[in-house]
Formats: sequence, C-alpha cells, structure tokens
Amino acid sequence: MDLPVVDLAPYLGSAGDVVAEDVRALCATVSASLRDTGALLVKDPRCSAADNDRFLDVVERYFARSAEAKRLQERPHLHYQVGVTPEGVEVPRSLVDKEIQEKIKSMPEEFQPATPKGPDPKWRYMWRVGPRPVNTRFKELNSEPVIPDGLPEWKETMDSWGSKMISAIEVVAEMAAIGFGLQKDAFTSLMKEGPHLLAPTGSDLQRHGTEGTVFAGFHYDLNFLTIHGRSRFPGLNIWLRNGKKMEVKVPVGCLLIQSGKELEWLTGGECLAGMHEVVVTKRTLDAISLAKEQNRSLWRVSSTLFSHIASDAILKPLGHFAEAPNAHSYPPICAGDYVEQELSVINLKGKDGF
Ligand SMILES: O=C(O)CCC(=O)C(=O)O
Ligand SMILES: [Fe+2]
Repeated sequence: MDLPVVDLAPYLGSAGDVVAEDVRALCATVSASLRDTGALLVKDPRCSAADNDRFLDVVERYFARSAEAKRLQERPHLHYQVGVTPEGVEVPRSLVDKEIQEKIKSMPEEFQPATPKGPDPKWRYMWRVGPRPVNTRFKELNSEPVIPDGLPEWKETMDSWGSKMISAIEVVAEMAAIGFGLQKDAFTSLMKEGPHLLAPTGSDLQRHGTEGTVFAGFHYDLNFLTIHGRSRFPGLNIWLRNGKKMEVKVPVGCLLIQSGKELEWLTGGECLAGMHEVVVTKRTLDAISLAKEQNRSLWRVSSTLFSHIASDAILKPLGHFAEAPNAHSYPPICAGDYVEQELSVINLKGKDGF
C-alpha cells in the first residue's frame, strides 16, 4: 500500500464556499488517509522542489559546522525553545513511556520498531514561525530568534520555507475538516497564532551511518499536523492504523503530512496520532553511497514543521466527534496545558512536537 498523493491545486483553484464534487472527493481522500494511515502526501503548487532544496542546502551547511561552532546557538536555559539542540538531548517517548513499551511488546515481531539505546543522536534547530498572541496565559519565553553567524540567507530561507509550509498545512486542515464533515474552518480557526515551529533535524550519517541506527525512536508528535519536505536520505517508518509498519517514500516535489496528538483530540480518537521512527535502513545506505559518489553532504536534514493549535484554545472533540465511541478519553483541555503535560513526560519542558 502506498500513501495517496493529493494535489492541492484543484482546492486552491476552487476559492469560495462552494466546493465542487470532485474537490470534495479530494477532501475525503485527505481525511481518510489521515484516519487510516496517520499520514498523507500532498503536492502544493506554491511549494516547489527548488524551495525545498534551497532550505536543505542552507541547513546542511549549518549542521556541517563543528559541534563547538553549532553550540554557540544552543540555549539550554530557554529549554532549547529557540536555536540548536545538540545530539543526545531529545529522548524518544518509547524510552520513558511504559504504556508505549507495553504496546510495542504486543506487536507482531515484524512490525516492532527499532529499540533505541538512549537519547536520539540527532541535532535539531528550532525556529518560530508566524505571529504569537499578545494576550495569552502561555507566554513563550521572551527570547529573540537565534540566527547563526556567517549564513546571511538563514533568516529569509527559514521564514520563507516556514510560511510556505504553514500555507500548505492550512489548506490540508481545511480539506480534512470538509472530509470529516466539519465546518471548513473548524481546525484553521483554532490554529491562529499557534506556537508553530520549524524544527529541522540534522543527523550525521558519516558518524552514525550504520544500518539500524535509530535517529528518532518510536514516537508520536504531540502537535496538530506535522509537515516535511522530502529528505535527501530516506529512513522514516510509519505505523498504519491497522498496526502495520510502512517505509515512507516521498516523491520529488511532494510534502509529507503526519497527524499529531492535537488532531487526535479534536476528532475524539477517530484520527489517531501517527506513530513513527527514523532509522538507517538499506535505502538510507544506498542514498549514502550515492551521496559519497557525488561528493554531497552526509548530513540527513529533515524539513520538519510542527503546526499547533493555539495555546489558549480548548482541545475537545469537535462537532459530531463529541459522539465518537472514545470521545470520553479526550476531555476538554487548554492546548497549552496539554502540551506542557506531554512535555513533562519526556522531561523537556519547552520543546515541542516530538
Ligand atoms: O527526522 C525526521 O525525518 C523526522 C523526525 C521526527 O519524527 C520528529 O522530528 O518528530
Ligand atoms: Fe516525529
């Protein structure tokens, strides 16, 4: 089974409140794919492969710096909310969450995720995207964005890729709402001024390029929807709702969307947060060989953006999802409180999305 690729162009072209039958069918594909696979591939005419390449080129150049040079952008006292997070800091949920460990044990062996031995050996860079609310109970630390020196194109590239990814997510969120039989703005109205984060990961395949190395241990994303451009090195495995594991292949020019826990909450469990991991596989090894032949960077960079529900908005099953069989497991909670609660489990208050 392959993930469907949904072209967003027909929906973008159908501006207005009347959604034609063929466009409604695309919306149904979006919601069904999120429900059944926790993921979806889309093509957005506003986000080109060249945009993705420009972003990856800049971030690759940054991660190629020495650890000491990168640590100039480290802000541990701000809980890594901005700037760089070194390898060995992020802890995969499967390492600390007993419930997930039990779930893994109950899975057939062929679908069990790789077992991480400790924290993830991946770096990350956190860059806030979009406006934040003036009045909020959840003031993020009052910190300026961290801009690495010697990369004049950094700010423009991050802002441009970040806003493109948010635009794509907003369209997917509208299409998903229509597909789920909700008002078109049911999700997007809750996303306004959300604490969205562009959070690319950087994994050094030169040092950690052996088959089976776990870059991101089995986890779900705690945010609403996660979007990534195509990475130059494969390695992402996702778990479908039916429990099967699937290696994701993102075609050139496509974007990958994954459902997070906030979406699960809003749909009363109809759409579960997608479990996933990033591991060095045979296909990663092939991409490493090719990159070596072509003298390209051996840093695996993801162009991950975590989109969020606004911190002061209430998470609860929306519309008919209030009647979903498991709706009682998703009581009303302020999105900001929910995020803090999740982060305290993985003991990284202030970090989002993983
Ligand atoms: O590195 C990647 O491709 C994605 C990592 C991931 O799952 C995450 O950052 O939540
Ligand atoms: Fe993730």
